[in-house]
Amino acid sequence: MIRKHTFGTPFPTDAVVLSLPAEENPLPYFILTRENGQVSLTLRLHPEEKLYGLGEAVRGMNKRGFLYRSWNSDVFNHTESTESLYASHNLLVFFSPEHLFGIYLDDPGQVTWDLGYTRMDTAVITSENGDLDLYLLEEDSLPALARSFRRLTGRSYLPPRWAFGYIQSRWGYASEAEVRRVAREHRQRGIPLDGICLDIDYMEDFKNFTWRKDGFPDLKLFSTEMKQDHIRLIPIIDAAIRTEEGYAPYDSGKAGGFFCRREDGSDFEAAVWPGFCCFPDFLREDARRWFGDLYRPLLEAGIEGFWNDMNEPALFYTERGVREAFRRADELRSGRVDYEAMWDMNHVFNSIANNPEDYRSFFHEADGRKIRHDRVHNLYGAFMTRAAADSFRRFRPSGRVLLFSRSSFIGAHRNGGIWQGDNFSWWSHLKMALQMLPGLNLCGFLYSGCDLGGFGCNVTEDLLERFLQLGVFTPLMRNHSALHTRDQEIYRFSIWETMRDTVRVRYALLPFLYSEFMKAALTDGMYFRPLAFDYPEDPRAVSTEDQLLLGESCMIAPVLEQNASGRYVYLPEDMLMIRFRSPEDYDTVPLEKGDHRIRLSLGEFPLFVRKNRAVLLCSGGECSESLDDTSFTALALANSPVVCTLYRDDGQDPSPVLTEHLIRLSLDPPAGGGILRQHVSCPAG
Ligand code: MIG
Repeated sequence: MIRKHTFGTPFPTDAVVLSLPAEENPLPYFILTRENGQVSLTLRLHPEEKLYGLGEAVRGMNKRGFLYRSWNSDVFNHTESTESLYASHNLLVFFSPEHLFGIYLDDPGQVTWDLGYTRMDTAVITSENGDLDLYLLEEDSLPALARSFRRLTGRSYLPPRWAFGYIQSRWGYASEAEVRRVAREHRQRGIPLDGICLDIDYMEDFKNFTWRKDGFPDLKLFSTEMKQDHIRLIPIIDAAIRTEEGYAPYDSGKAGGFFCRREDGSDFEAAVWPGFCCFPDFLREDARRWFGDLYRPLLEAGIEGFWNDMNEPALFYTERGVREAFRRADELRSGRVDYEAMWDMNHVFNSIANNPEDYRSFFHEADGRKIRHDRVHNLYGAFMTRAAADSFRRFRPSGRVLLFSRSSFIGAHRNGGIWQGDNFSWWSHLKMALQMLPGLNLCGFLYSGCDLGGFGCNVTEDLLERFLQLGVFTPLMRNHSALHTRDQEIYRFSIWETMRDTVRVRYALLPFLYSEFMKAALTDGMYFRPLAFDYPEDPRAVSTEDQLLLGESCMIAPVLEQNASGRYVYLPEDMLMIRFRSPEDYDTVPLEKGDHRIRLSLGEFPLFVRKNRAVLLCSGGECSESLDDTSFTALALANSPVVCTLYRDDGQDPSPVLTEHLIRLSLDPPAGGGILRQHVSCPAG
């Protein structure tokens, strides 16, 4: 059951698709306080209370024990103590012997989530705007809550099937020749590959929707040739448009009046990569249409995938911020330089970027209403995504386009995927990536993944291999790294063959993983779940923080530590462990419910299959389009008939009907029960 409570005058965020009348009755569970225009909800947590949700956020799957702040931020340097990441997903689920409900705050401004931070036994959730719709969801299980939230907010985005292939990315590929070399190295060494991302280096002076002529003379020809080799180019698009007369996107944006404005009506400007820029007012329908149209030439050149960046929006500096900093420095020059003055000046200089005052200094015009940016800040990236997705629906109505964004809000999950932003080549960020996935799924973002290997700083060989072992299972499997960091393409490393075999396992699993993804998306389910969702009565399962359920049949438990020779795994029921080294070389080990120490040398990683359910392995290939999805090896631990359903489609249909694509397989257990290993054929159409 879903109930809506309205406070003040909420802004239409486009997050919710279900229209409900507002409740008259008081809100249950919470003590409500209103102070200085803010709305706070307070609740005493049960000692056993677990809190799930908040999507993109640091720390564990259970969010209890920290303070989070919904405020989309470009936080290249995030750590365990970072309160805000690139996205805001205001859904939180309460799960304890006393509670089983979720709340969603449909509020695009700043929201703080003090979840047992100030007081261990208390949650206080505060909306700064005080204008919001609050949805209360009550169902009888955690998976039912997840479905109910999707019913409220709409179906998850469907990427094309090729987007489940391996994608190589790096900030710095500046020419066709360089990109071709990356492709060639993968193909020659048998490292499967389906896509290469183009970062801002492909643009002319970092200007959106331009193409540098020296590096990329003929985009259409280039993308066509790459596609013949089954490799898609995936260019980046940033949010801002450089202020430059004669640059077509600026001229048309200016002519249409599509940019965000200052109080005095002039266009707001801030510097990002191209220098001073204007910021499209994505909250306006006409501005979205204008911006969306700018993708058209790229689509016509054969581009089928994009990533949208810098859409928090990130602001490097404004004239105001820089002047203010210089003023402070000048003051210091004439005064006494003690340590306090010095730190103060440091602080001023360090807060030039993404400064709150700048976010308060410009306005949107939505539904004819002028609204200050900070009150709707968290919508910016989501509405940029919507501009792009609407454009794809206009110009490529019969196919799916890959789209993943950095910033997002609930609602954007209908239009695209997201990546987890700029992580580091740290073991702790590998763990964080895993722990973030179920929260993202709960919020509807099924197509996601982190920068494998880590974006910032230098990766080591073992860390990249362990990242890839997680990436085998994430829908977005992309290796990405920052300019000036150690080269991170697989072929750069001494153990590249081990890494290659890990990616090859992804391709052997790809039709199966795609099937699990599509079933989850089309039934409003979750592809990744905390163990608590399926084993709520099992206290060990409920407190497991470093393993995930995947789809209907599987569980993953990646190695997350440096120099580990294996790890402990908790099995909530009897399972079959498949310990992979390559698609051809793996062990199958039946294991009983309980704790196990699993030996996993660097090139090995496990997949656990739940009893009487199956995994389907195909023979693999070098690109998603060459995979044979008519012939599989089914693996299971069975003592009764195993029924599994394979979802298969053309990978392009924008609105497939689930039942038209399901193939039902029924496999008999071996006599007396045990490991089932059977060839299955599913003839095409
Ligand atoms: O300020 O385009 O998160 O993936 O490589 C950095 C350059 C801008 C941030 C993205 C990252 C991308 C980088 N971008």
